[in-house]
Amino acid sequence: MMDTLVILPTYNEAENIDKLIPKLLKQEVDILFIDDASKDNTAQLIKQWMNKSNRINLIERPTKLGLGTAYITGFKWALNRDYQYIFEMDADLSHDPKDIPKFIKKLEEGYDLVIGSRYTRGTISVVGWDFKRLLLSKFANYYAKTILGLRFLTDLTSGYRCYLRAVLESIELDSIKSNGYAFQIEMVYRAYKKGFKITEIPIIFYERNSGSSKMDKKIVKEAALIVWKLRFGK
Ligand SMILES: Nc1nc2c(ncn2[C@@H]2O[C@H](COP(=O)(O)OP(=O)(O)OP(=O)(O)O)[C@@H](O)[C@H]2O)c(=O)[nH]1
Ligand SMILES: [Mg+2]
Repeated sequence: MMDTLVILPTYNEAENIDKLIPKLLKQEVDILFIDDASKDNTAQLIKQWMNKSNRINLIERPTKLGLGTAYITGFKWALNRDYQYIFEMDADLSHDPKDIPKFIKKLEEGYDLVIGSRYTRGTISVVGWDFKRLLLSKFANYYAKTILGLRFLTDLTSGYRCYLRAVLESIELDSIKSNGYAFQIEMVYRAYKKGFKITEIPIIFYERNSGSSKMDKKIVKEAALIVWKLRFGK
């Protein structure tokens, strides 16, 4: 068993799996997929890889239950084992597994949560987004960090990040309210409220070339509301 686990939720990512897994296996990590009954053979493809490597694990859920609950399922699985460093990563090749050691270096320097940011130092490191999508992301981040008092961060919605085990142990996972993008915002805020040390490293985000996006208006609305709930809630 490795010290590090990378959790990847999948919903219809068959076109990306065969490219993604070899890249992940080059890193010193174990891998956990959470698949929500993808209709395109994603789980079958993962199982074929599991015959070749015992570092790959799969949890299959019966229906599409959302990104947030997928991660919570993965976090609990990790905490039941001895993993020290626990990653979130998209399975659509938007996040480059080569960046993994950079996150771990920051954790070794004493940080508790490291976020892969597309927006460090005033730059925008996104490949393949149209202006509308970029504006939405930039605005969502500005809105959330201002309301939540997280101005020292630039990318609260990033789904490429690594938690020290202690962070996930201390957050009451069953009380997480949000499921879409809001989940990422809520997790940072909870970690911040608990006094954990959070930092960012620059990453380049590559918009998916294959498969289809699961982003929709509902997810955006959820994020807009949850920020206020977090700010004024308990
Ligand atoms: N298990 C599970 N995985 C999901 C669900 N929704 C999205 N995912 C996965 O979560 C990751 C991020 O979702 P994406 O569809 O790429 O969302 P996005 O990155 O915001 O949008 P695009 O990159 O534009 O498609 C991908 O690996 C998806 O397959 C879900 O309900 N359940
Ligand atoms: Mg994506």
